[in-house]
Amino acid sequence: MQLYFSRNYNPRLAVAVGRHLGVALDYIFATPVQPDQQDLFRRLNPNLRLPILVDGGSSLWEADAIACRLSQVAGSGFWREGAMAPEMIRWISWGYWNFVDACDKVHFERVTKRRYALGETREDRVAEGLAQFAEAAALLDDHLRGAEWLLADGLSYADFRMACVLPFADLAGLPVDQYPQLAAWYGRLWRIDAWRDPFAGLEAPDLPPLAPA
Ligand SMILES: N[C@@H](CCC(=O)N[C@@H](CS)C(=O)NCC(=O)O)C(=O)O
Repeated sequence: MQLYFSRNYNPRLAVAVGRHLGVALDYIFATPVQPDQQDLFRRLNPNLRLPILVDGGSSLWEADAIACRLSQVAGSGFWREGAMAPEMIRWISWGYWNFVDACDKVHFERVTKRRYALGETREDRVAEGLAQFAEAAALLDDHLRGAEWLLADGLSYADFRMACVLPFADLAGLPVDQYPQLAAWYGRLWRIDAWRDPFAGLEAPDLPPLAPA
């Protein structure tokens, strides 16, 4: 199986899952949006996005689907099945509409736009994202009081997904440290080698630098 990735946050998430679960994968750095790569990658993912998992003749895209598959391959409960599955899906789903969405809005304006020359940072959107972040982070902070991970029965894919933008929190100016339980939870994630440094030993060129603000 091959996992095509870059250092951006969704492919980073998939690489972290693969390495955390110890799945035997060929990790292949890719640039599907580059004009000379598009024909090849359109066949693997019509969205021209990463990550992509190629398994024999079939390709799977979307980091969550890939995490589910890798968890099956590893025979792991990292992607919960059974009684805890609804709880895990609840946090993944809530994250998309709330915490991850807030992180992504701010990160897009302050980081992605400056990396890929996508135009001026819109301060109104940053403010909107930061307000959404404050609300979502407060809820998570409350939920994590007295809890190590999002699910009561231990680390799961929901923790990785919720945290997916946070490796870029400093660059984006996301005030994680203002929420003590959230910061402590993220500190625990950071102690997991595969989360902290998923690209260790892989051929993985750096992301383009940020243009001055
Ligand atoms: N919903 C998709 C999003 C995929 C996505 O937007 N990937 C971005 C990076 S975060 C991408 O491929 N960018 C081009 C690149 O990294 O080369 C997923 O969860 O996998």
